[in-house]
Amino acid sequence: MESGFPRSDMKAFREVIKNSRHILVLSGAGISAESGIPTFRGQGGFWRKYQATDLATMDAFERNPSLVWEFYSYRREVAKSKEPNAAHLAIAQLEKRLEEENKGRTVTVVTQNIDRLHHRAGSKNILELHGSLFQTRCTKCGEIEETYKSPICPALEGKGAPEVDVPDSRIPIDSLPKCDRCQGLLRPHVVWFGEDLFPHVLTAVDNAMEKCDVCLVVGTSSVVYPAAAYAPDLAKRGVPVAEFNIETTPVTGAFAFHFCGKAGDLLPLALDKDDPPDVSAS
Ligand code: BJW
Ligand code: ZN
Repeated sequence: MESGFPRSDMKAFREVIKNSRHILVLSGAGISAESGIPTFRGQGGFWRKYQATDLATMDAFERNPSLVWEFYSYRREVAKSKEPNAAHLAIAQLEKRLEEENKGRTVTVVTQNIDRLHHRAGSKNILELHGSLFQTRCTKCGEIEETYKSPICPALEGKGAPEVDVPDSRIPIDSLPKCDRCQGLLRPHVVWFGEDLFPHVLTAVDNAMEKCDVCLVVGTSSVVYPAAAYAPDLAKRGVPVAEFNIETTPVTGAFAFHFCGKAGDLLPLALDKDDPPDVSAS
């Protein structure tokens, strides 16, 4: 690990990528910001009068499942209406290029996002740390299902508007999304605060971390664990880590590289095959 502030030398980072075999990309809400999907913290982090993170809890769901379903129903519709941006595409194209090269080099995307934009950009090797907007889990029998239905159930038709003065719809539990198998109440198959991450995903992340020889941390505030610890742990092991963010984060100082700017501008520069005319500029 280097001492002092990380470097922002794109040419040097492109060399690291060229010489790498297994590339790990850790992404957060900031990578989807340019697609028009709100981030959690900062200005975009409100839905109605609620901080988004306050609705991402089991407590909130138990207290008012209708409100939490309105919030997730809204976010499903937003995600469906947006497109992957240049950052998602640069990562997906790199994976495709390395696959075609057929030399055993890999790209693994470990994303905290639940919006499926990496999938829609064409990435294949994706680990969804916090679940997916497009999967549900039965609170009674545990069945997990994938659904892109719009709306997810008739009672959520036209609900979920984000404006601060929109009243809570107070949809009765019986009219919220229900399990086909046992009629139990469904919940979004996502990881809320205080909940354990999915064991099979954690195992796959461990394996990807073990083998990776370079890491890109893109658009995450790095304050939510366990994800926040991954890149600093890699840096401690001597893996070159590059952070791409419009600001610094609590872990910036641990990394070899920091590139300040929008992911959609920076990732094509960092990952594209052909050298841009001048990559020596930071
Ligand atoms: C751009 C940009 C552009 C903008 N280009 N950049 C150890 C220490 C302390 C606490 C804990 C700990 N271990 C566990 C905890 C408790 C807790 C936790 O971490 N709390 C902290 C807040 C202190 N963690 C958990 O509870 C986790 N469970 C767990 O660990 O279980 C075991 C356990 C439990 C309890 C105690 C101990 C152990 C579960 C965490 C689940 C997080 N869930 C959410 C919701 C998911 C579903 C949903 O989406 O609704 O995940 S919360 C929310 O935060 C969401 C996100 O994935 C996550 C991270 O946010 P992210 O992606 O970083 O977004 P932002 O908005 O924060 O940042 C955006 C960034 O982008 C910013 O930096 C911008 O600058 C940047 N940006 N535009 C580039 N164009
Ligand atoms: Zn069920």
